[in-house]
Amino acid sequence: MTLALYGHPFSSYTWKALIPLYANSAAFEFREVGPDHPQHAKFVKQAHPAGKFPVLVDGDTTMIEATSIVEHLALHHPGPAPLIPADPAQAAVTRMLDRVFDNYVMGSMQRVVNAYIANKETPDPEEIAAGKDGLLRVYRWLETWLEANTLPPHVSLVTCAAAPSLFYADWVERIPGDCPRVAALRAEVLALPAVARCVDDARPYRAWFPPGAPDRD
Ligand SMILES: N[C@@H](CCC(=O)N[C@@H](CS)C(=O)NCC(=O)O)C(=O)O
Repeated sequence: MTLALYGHPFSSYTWKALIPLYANSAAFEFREVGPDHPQHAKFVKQAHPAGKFPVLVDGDTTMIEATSIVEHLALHHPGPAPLIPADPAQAAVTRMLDRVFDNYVMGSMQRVVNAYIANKETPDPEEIAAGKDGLLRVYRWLETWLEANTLPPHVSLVTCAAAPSLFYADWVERIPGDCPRVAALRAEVLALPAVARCVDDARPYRAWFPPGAPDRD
């Protein structure tokens, strides 16, 4: 049965679904959502209540929301990457960290990006300050958490959430020097083959990054 993923190579949440597919060498068809494939955008619009991607189609099953897609892949397409720890207590921690990366790293980064999308020349300074402040707060929370705890082994749901969110968040607000564990985590996940593949596939689109992409990574 064909596995198909709708998304875009530059989209952070698409990376979140691509990373487990790559890490477990799953055979799938990538259906790019963009002007060259209006039928893909049309499908996504009807598949997701807000028309967002990624969307995974697995035979008769359609999965939306990146976290749920990772959970689906863990259950139905297992491979060497553990994705969700077998131990229920570790799985609960994994899901907690997934929420932290989505809601506070991705969410704060997106707030700044959205301010530039709304007005590229004069983005709302209050929105930018709020997004950057949110990033500094979550970096410090993560630093404290990492000091006292150990992450589940890669590639887990945490890897899938951390890699795209920390990649783009650091472009918006650099991880400060007093958060060395967070900076090390970003470097560690970007070096994983499944993540490096996403970074490389997204390279041609860097000029699209609304606040402007830095000349690194
Ligand atoms: N909560 C969703 C967020 C997905 C999301 O924000 N996707 C963005 C791309 S990274 C999107 O579809 N943007 C286009 C749109 O909103 O029309 C998830 O976890 O999958």
